[in-house]
Amino acid sequence: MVRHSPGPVGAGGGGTIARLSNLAVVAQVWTPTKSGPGSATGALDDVQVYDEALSTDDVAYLYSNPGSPLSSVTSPPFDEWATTNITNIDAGADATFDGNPDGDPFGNGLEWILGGDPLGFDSLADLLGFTGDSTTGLTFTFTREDDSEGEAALAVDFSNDLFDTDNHTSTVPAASDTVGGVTYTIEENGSAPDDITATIPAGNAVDGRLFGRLRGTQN
Ligand SMILES: [Ca+2]
Ligand SMILES: [Ca+2]
Ligand SMILES: [Ca+2]
Ligand SMILES: [Ca+2]
Repeated sequence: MVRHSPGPVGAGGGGTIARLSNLAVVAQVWTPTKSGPGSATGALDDVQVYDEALSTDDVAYLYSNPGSPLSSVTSPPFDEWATTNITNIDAGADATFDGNPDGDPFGNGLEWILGGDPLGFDSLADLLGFTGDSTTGLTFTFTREDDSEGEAALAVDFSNDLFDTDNHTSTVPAASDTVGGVTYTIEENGSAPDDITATIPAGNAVDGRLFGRLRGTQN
């Protein structure tokens, strides 16, 4: 957006939002003539116009790369996915990360990460494989969308009292590892979704009880 003020450019005053068709390319540097509260130090020498709102990441990029325009303005991965897979299909549906318009066991965030359909019922077994018991350990198998790794965290929680007082949380790592007592085997599969196996060892069971769950949170 470009703000045009009649007269000298400076602090205060009225002005109008210029129509893009009324703008001409100019080479100009504006240097503030006042200092103190309400004024800036430096020169305004880089004006860029975009036809949609910039994200925090976009602004950070522009700040770090003076004079370099964004090659394309992109939304965060979840917002893009939610627009394409929820809002553009059903504008009234809850498209938030924790929303669950199809009423299945998975909120939108987990549908995105695990590859579900946010507007179609997925059973637990559709997106989350589960084997084992308290004597062999519990094993989950699932997939993970690569785009989600920078914006959301997956966690495996386990407990021996149905998440009453004995709660343990393990964040799913980027690559195969053991984290917080849970062993992960992760196949990256290039840019295709990762194949992940998470095993909660039987040694975590107490009196034959071991419960586990998978949880997604937006960073
Ligand atoms: Ca859902
Ligand atoms: Ca679903
Ligand atoms: Ca990955
Ligand atoms: Ca991958």
